[in-house]
Amino acid sequence: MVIVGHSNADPDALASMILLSRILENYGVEAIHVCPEGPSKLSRQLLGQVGIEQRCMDSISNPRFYEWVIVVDTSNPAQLGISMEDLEGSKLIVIDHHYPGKLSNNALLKIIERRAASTTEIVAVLAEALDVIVDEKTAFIGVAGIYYDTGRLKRIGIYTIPALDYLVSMGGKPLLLEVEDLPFSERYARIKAASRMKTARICKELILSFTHVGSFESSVARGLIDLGADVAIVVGGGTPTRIAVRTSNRALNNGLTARDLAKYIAERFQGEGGGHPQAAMAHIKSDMPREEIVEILYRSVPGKAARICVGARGNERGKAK
Ligand SMILES: [Mn+2]
Repeated sequence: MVIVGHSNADPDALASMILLSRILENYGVEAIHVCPEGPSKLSRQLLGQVGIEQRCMDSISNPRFYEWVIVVDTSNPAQLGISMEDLEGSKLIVIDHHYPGKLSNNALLKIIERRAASTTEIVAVLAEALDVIVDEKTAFIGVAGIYYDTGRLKRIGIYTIPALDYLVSMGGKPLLLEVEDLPFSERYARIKAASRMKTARICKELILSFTHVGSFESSVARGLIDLGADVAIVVGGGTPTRIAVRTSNRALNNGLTARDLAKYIAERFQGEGGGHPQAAMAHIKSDMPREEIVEILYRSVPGKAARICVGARGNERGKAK
């Protein structure tokens, strides 16, 4: 049996995998972990802090080898670095809190709860329901997984509190979550990018910010959202050029998703764009200096975003009637 989470496993995917292993061990079943491309930097930091040694294969090259494949925190096979055909012949179980994708269509068994804010909380309530006792380190990782996906409990889901209750009763604490400071180069990139920022205001109360930076574009975009922006668009490095897009909850409530904006930007520059509702990326081929790309985006994106926002508000009014 194999348990696999999405590539670059974040603490939620990682905690789900570890907790799930403990449940299976309870029934005498041993599972192999697969973390495509390895766990994320934060996840590795967390493992070190808690002192758990997690052996994880870095690709699921031949899933047919396994009779059972359990996928956590993932909706599509591309996020595992495989295609659906690779899973033919395996019995698939999906445990997730994202919008169902190809994996769920092909699953033999699925526990998909969109009202959960993390996959970890789903697995934790499962463990509790099955009277599984977990060790303190696992409980710590579980709390961390929930903290990560809920933005330190800012967006809680239907199982967040019961899951935390269970994990804390097993010795888990949120204390170990003090993440190390950002490295100097990343902080410097954020500050430089902020000093070059251009802003626009749409739909009365939504703030759009635009800037450019040589690297760390995703981190910069995240930082701008923390600062109070509703849409952050950061032209970054790489060839093709990476453009990071992030959106706040307020933007989402007004129909603006990072994914749609990234697609729009990609279209304008004949590139490719996609991602999640709140975090997306466009890759564009352009020889223009970053500054000029920012200028073009600054002139075109606010109009597009305002049309989406006004449209979404119109729909709301339509529903209310
Ligand atoms: Mn998750």
